[in-house]
Amino acid sequence: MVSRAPREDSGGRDHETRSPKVGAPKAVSAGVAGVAAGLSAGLSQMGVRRGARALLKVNQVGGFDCPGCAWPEPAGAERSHAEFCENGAKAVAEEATLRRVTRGFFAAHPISALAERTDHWLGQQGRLTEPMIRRAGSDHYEPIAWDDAFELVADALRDLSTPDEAIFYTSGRTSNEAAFCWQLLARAYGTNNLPDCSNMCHESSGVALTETIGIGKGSVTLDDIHLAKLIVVVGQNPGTNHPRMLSALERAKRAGATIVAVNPLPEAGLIRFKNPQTARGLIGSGTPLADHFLQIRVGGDLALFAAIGALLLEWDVVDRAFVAEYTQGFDLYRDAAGTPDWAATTAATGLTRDQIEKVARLFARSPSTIVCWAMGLTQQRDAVATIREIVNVQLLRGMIGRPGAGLCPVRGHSNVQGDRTMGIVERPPAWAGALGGHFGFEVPAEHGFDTVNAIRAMRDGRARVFLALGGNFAAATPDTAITEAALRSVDLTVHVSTKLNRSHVVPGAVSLILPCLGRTERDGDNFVTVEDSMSAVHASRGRLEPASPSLRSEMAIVTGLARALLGDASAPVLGWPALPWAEFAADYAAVRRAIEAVVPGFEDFEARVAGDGFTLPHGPRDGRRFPTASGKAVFTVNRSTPLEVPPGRLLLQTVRSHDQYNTTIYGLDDRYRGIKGGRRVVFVSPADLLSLGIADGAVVDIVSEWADGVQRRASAFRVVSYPTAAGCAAAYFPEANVLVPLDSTADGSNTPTSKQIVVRLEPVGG
Ligand SMILES: Nc1nc2c(c(=O)[nH]1)N[C@H]1C(S)=C(S)[C@@H](COP(=O)(O)OP(=O)(O)OC[C@H]3O[C@@H](n4cnc5c(=O)[nH]c(N)nc54)[C@H](O)[C@@H]3O)O[C@H]1N2
Ligand SMILES: Nc1nc2c(c(=O)[nH]1)N[C@H]1C(S)=C(S)[C@@H](COP(=O)(O)OP(=O)(O)OC[C@H]3O[C@@H](n4cnc5c(=O)[nH]c(N)nc54)[C@H](O)[C@@H]3O)O[C@H]1N2
Ligand code: SF4
Ligand SMILES: [Mo]
Repeated sequence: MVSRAPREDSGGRDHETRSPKVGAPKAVSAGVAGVAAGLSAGLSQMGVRRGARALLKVNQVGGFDCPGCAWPEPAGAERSHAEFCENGAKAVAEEATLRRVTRGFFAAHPISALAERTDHWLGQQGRLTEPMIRRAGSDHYEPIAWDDAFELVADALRDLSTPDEAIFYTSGRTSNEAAFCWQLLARAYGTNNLPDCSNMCHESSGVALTETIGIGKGSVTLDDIHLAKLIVVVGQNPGTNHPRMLSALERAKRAGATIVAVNPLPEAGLIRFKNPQTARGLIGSGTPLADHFLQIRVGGDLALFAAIGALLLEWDVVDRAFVAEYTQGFDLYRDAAGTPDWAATTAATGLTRDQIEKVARLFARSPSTIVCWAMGLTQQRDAVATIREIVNVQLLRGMIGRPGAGLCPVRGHSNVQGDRTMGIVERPPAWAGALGGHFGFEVPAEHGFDTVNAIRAMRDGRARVFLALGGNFAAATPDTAITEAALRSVDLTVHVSTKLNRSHVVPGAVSLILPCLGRTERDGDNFVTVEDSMSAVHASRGRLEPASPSLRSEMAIVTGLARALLGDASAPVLGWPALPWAEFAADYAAVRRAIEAVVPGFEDFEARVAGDGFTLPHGPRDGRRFPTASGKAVFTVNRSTPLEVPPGRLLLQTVRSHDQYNTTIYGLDDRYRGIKGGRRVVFVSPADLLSLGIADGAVVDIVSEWADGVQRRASAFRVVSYPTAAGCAAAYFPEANVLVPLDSTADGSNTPTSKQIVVRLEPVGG
């Protein structure tokens, strides 16, 4: 038994977790200094030649897709030579590092000791180099041969009483080809247990959009962004998380677009706000992009868009022809909308009536409007209803299937949208019949576990084997204590990874680390494909020498596991479907032919993905064809019942710093928010600090309060007085994940509400 203090109480133990330096937040982002910061970070870890070589290939035709975010590249001719941003450079550097985690490292560091380290330290140790196993009862990982590892997994899966005791998790960096094979493996074996990072990310968008417009993807292209006259950016921090989106916004603005930001935080790059303390440290010399900033309360967006819709109705600026021809449910929506209840609306949003009317006027006048959003909406309790309400507003004005207009959920991981297209989803995909028909087996019909249900199943002993194709399940998921105990309780955990992370040090009875090639690395003669946030599919070809000769590609690992478990078309095993795993592993074009045969929209895949790639069909975008049951876009009626926040409590949201990629911590600074050298900070407005009687700079425990009565505690956070919306607070993910109750999820999408947690602050040693 390993006994250790819970990591959330590590506030005083590690120099990384204490005493950040706090300066003034920045108003303007990106620019030359930003890219220079990324380059110096990159070059120091990659070596100068390897670094330059890697960065020149990011997002170039014939190069590799940036492993950062899912923001699209401009068409080939418009690409500059440096088609990457500071944070893209950091993502490449993190992968192309010269540091290595060897068998000697694992011999020197017991797992129990690694578990005490921060996520930052774990990631900084470098690239994994060979397959490792933690045998039952051992406190060390030791080397294992690839084939022995595959056999061990196959044996464990065969021993389960039902395939539904296995979980096949996926993170969104996985290529289309590997994702397609992964879901094929899970389903041929007999389960739809395919949770993915999307369950914690844009699931709410997928649910809301599928219900209303019939397809769970955004309806705009990059050109639409350039053409739009009104762009509303809601619950998103592009300066950090989608930096090149700022260039697209800038271009739109130069062409006359008005930009509105809706956010509890005045995020750099989007908003300039006057800070009396400083003109110090402005980055670049850009102008603020947003013309209007609505500093909304956390969770207030449903009330905001309901009010905007009601005003558009009142002002009679409805696109009647569009509504009549392409939509259903308008009358119900109109009757329910009524006139805004201003007392309730201003309380929920923290905005004034005047502010809301001003923005509603922009909607009323704009000939082409795009609404963009990300995690600020999707990780709220009312996420699905809020996004449906945005759809209502866009439908009222006919803003779908028109140039420069539409709905734009901005995706996170570079191929998270592609993975979903490839069938990484815990339900049978729409094309399950074609999949089964093509490969000659019956696709299981039952719904499987999403991420939250996978944790519950492990906790309750209903799942015994956990496999992950990428990601960092232990750190990315909510309710850290419950999730870690759940992972430790299973028979076998298997992680296909590039870098050491928290999940490796929270092992099941037996645990495997299977190290794989990253996006930047050469994979024989093969290339893979990915899909960006705007449904554009293109090739990605790694160029760098692999970090270790013992690494295998994700494709080699997935097909290797599959062959060990199910046999192969050339050597079938009685009782299992005979699938061509060896052929797939040898030539990824064979996988693309299978995708073409099974997944709609991939006709002539191999030829079309050459060069610049192609954009997948999208009925509403391409021709106002709505693949809903009625063939029309659907107006919905959504009720808003704001979350009760008792006196003395705040609504905590968890955000990314500028120096992290999800659970991968690049560094301890958050330049744009003025934080240096630490991550255990909680941002609170000066007014709230005053009324709570807590001083700027005080050290507090954050305690979350939830219906189950359990008090979840994150210890020793430094309070930072910050211009966030009143009644709200912010802290970093994943340090604050311990506060998110497993059962606190968005209605309709089961996404953890990691942006809406009721907390109190308890001064330490006060
Ligand atoms: N460099 C870098 N790039 C990334 C990532 C990364 O970690 N680092 N992660 C990738 C992934 S997987 C994703 S999903 C995306 C995430 O991209 P974002 O969604 O931009 O990421 P978050 O940091 O979660 O920021 C959420 C934003 O929503 C705001 N917000 C919070 N609550 C509310 C609310 O109630 N209403 C409104 N209107 N706003 C609110 C927050 O203040 C913050 O600005 O980025 C991707 N790109
Ligand atoms: N509190 C809170 N929790 C959140 C969020 C939040 O905003 N707040 N955001 C949620 C969101 S939006 C998301 S998307 C999830 C992210 O959840 P995940 O996708 O599970 O987590 P990541 O941190 O992106 O995964 C990083 C790990 O992926 C592995 N990796 C990197 N590149 C590759 C590769 O090419 N192949 C393979 N096989 N492995 C690779 C590395 O080992 C690295 O340690 O977290 C969610 N959790
Ligand atoms: S915007 Fe996203 S995809 Fe583009 S270079 Fe930056 S991190 Fe990479
Ligand atoms: Mo995400």
